Amino acid sequence: MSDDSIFMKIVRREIPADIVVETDDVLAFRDINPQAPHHYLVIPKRCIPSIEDLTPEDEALVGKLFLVAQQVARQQGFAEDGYRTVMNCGRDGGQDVYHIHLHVLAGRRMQWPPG
Ligand code: DGP
Repeated sequence: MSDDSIFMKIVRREIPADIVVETDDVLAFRDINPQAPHHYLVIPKRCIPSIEDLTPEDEALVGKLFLVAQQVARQQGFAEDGYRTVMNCGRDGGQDVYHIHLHVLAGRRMQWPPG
């Protein structure tokens, strides 16, 4: 079932995406509905539906998501100005796609608290 997530289709190149970084197990691409001048999604190539499904075996993989976020920020030129990373979880967290993804938002001053 998880193999049918929309993001697995991007991993398998079945639907197009503007990919900016790819490693052995992580992909970063532009969000289709950007909420800031820069908005990328960093995902594992393997589908883990939500933070609630993570296990200790995923510890290194989650670390890699942040290292790729850092790589995107440097490559796209907003590392110095700063950026926000967000991973939504579940209904109240505002998660729509059940394949964990780290949002990387930049290019404007972020507000706090988030909506
Ligand atoms: P979330 O609400 O945290 O689950 O975020 C899902 C994000 O995924 C949302 O910002 C829009 C983005 N998204 C959904 N479908 C696609 C797609 O097919 N391609 C791309 N590039 N982004 C998508």
